[in-house]
Order: sequence, then C-alpha cells, then structure tokens
Amino acid sequence: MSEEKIVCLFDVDGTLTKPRQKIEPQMEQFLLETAKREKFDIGIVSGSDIAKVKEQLGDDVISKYKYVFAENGLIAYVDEKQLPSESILTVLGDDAHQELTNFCLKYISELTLPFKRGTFIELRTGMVNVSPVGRNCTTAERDQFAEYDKEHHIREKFVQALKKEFPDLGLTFAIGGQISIDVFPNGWDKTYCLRHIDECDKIHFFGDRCYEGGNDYQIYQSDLTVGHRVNDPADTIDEIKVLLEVRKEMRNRDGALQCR
Ligand code: M1P
Repeated sequence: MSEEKIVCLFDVDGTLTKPRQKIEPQMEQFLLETAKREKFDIGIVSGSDIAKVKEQLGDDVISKYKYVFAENGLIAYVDEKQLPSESILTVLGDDAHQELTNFCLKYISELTLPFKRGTFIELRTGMVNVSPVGRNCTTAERDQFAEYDKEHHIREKFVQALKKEFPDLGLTFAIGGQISIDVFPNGWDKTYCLRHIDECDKIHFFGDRCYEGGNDYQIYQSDLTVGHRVNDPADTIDEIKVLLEVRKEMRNRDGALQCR
C-alpha cells in the first residue's frame, strides 16, 4: 500500500511565529527536518503581503518551502515559481474602492484611541488592509493596541460598520492579526490558495484564528482541509507531533492487516 501523500499548510502569525515576529530557528529546523523525514510537503499561507512574509520567514522563504502563499494565495509561489495573480482593484473597480477608502478614513478620524500611528490603509494586490491605530506601530504599541482592542472591540465594531455600509460589494471583512482588518472579495480568503496545491490525499491546515470572523475561519472549516486549531507556535509543534503519531499508528495497523 502506498503512503498517503499529505501537505501541511501553515498560517504564519500566531502559528509559526509570534505576531509579526521572525520565526524561531528551532521552529524552522523542526519543520524542515520533520517534513524531510516524514516525506510531506510544507505550505505557508498568510494574509500578509510577500514582503512581510519574507521579513518573518527569511528572504529565502520561497526556496525553503514548496508552497508560499501571501495575501491568502493571491500572491503564490510553487516550487519557487510565481503564479499569475489577480488584483482587488479589477474586481472592485476604482469607484467602489474610493468609497471604501473614504468611509474607512472618516470612521478612523472619528475614533479616539490611546494613540494613533501612520498608515491606516494599505492597498495590496488581493486585499485592502485597514488599521484603525495605523500600521506604523512598534511591537510594544501593537501589543498595547491588541490589549485595548480586546477590551473595547474596536475592530469588531469597525467590521460591523463596514458590513452595514457595504452589504452589496461582495466583500469579506476579516480580523487577521493584532491591529488591522483585511478586506477582500468574497472567496479570496485563505481557501483561495488551495487551487494551487497539487493533487494529494490530504491537506492539513494549522492556524490560530479559526473562529468565525477570524482570517483562518474559512480554510479551517473547508471540506478540502483537515483543520488544526493552535494557540501559539509551541502548540503547532505539539499538533504536528500528534498528527504524525496518528499517521504512524495507521501505517502500523495497515501493515499488520496486510501481513494476515
Ligand atoms: O496574521 C496575518 C495578518 O498579519 C497582519 O496583521 P496585523 O498587522 O493586524 O497584526 C496583516 O498583514 C494582515 O493583513 C494579516 O492578515
């Protein structure tokens, strides 16, 4: 009986790294060595753009892993080759994009937070990233805003307002990281990247924001994946070990059945 071909697909922030931090060398070593030993392919899927993925996983990320998907897979590399991408602007159009931008800027201008930093809106290839506090936060400021947001639900309220204002644009508003909201066309969530994965028996997805409204929700729930919800990078390692243990038991059981 041939070995089941699996792909392990990992979210980045909160799954392989602390939010917006670099991957720990032990984590990277564990991933690469385990995948080689156990013969599975690794995929990375992030809501962030490719520049941020490189900052966190290394400039050579594309040569380290078979699949690297930034912006939910709108920017995709398979075996180091970049695939064609689509732009949110072609789907949304300039008028709707401007309405969205104006609404967000107005909404943010009426918010009083403990502090604000610059870059409130970032237009990427496949999404618009909106941050009420501003993307120019230091790490300490991010953590501070994240705590404030937990208490005051700034982003949740913002998402409700966006859904109310733009019910017909076919957009999804997802809370991905610590300080921002990702806005993208319906269906351009992380399940988008699955179309780029070669035929295999199972895709195991590991992510931390798997609850409704989180940016791992759709791919975690998808029938095309086996979802693993994790709390942090250490938990990801534990989940991989459990998965491999179950695989080993199944292999042994199948082997024993064949010998009968
Ligand atoms: O974790 C993925 C998210 O990472 C960043 O989120 P934040 O800056 O809010 O922590 C962003 O790049 C976001 O788009 C992405 O989904």
